[in-house]
Amino acid sequence: MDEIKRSVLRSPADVRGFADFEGPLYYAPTGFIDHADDPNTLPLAGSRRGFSALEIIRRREGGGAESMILPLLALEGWVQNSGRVDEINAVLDRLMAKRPDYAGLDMASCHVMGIINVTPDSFSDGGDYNTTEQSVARAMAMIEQGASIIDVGGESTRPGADTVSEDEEINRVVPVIRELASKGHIVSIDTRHAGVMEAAIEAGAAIINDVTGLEGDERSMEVAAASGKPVILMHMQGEPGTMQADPKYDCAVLDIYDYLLDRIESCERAGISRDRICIDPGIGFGKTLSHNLELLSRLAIFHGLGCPILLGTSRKSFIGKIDPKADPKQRLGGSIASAVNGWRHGVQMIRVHDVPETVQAISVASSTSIV
Ligand code: 9MG
Repeated sequence: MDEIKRSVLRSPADVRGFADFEGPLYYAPTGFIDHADDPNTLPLAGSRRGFSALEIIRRREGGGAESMILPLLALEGWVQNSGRVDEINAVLDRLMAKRPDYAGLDMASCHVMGIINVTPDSFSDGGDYNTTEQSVARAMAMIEQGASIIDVGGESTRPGADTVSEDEEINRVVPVIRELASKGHIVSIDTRHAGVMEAAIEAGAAIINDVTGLEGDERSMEVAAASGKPVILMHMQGEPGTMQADPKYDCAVLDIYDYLLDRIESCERAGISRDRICIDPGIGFGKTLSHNLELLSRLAIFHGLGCPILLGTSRKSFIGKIDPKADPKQRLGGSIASAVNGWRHGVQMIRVHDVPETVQAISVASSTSIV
């Protein structure tokens, strides 16, 4: 049992049970509503997204966790009983504070990152855009359609994908990055190899996006620190080839929270300050359907780490598990639904194949939510 079970609260004693708990507690904002001047709502990371309750979560012995939802109105009384006044104040500060600009982008808004895979075997756009000219043209169209960042990758991390040498990866991505960066666009390099990071940065990449959280190559941390560039630290359990075999967690959401906190602290020790770090729970990377859904329903917990959050769900296989008829190119509906869910949780960046559809969905969701 590695899920978070919501407790049924029948009496004040049940609520006190959480207050008396002596181990670590985790705090996931919930009850989302646009933050205006409503005193019962607090802003998520300085954005217009707000939360009106906290889900308070504690681990269970033997695996899994249990939680209690506390409306903000009832929080003050509970905090006094729990003796965790300083802890909750610090958590609320981190949940609410506006993040500094990241790669020059305002983090009070939700940005769309367009995916350009310069690989012959990419799982969802394989073969369609695998030359430099086609990749640049496709990226330019994405920028026109509202993408703020273009994520360029030359190695597929899909299970079963062919491996590629570092030189080949560099040959694929560098011409695309050079061309886009020379036009002033913000490009992230999607790689787990330090040599590719160096070549991409030299070509003008502004962000390092590493699915191994800078752990995949022993030089990555040093290269990222020396580059002075912002990084995206993603969580992955295992290796791309085998990660979906039998992923296991004590509690996926809390284990991934602890992992990302640990990686942030390692980065800080290496000289990468928190304002250069974006975190990503890594949907689909060593996770079952239920792990992915638990993460998607508690994304806002990651604001407690004090960094911008990136979400990548576009065309992923968890959508195909919910709708088995849908092959990757038929997963637009699920991709949009999960992107809008990310926006509701206040994530600052969403990595997608379908840029205009996602931009439109987020614009409509923003325009129709309660002010
Ligand atoms: C490269 N890549 C594929 N999926 C991804 C995801 O969900 N997040 C990040 N940061 N990179 C990804």
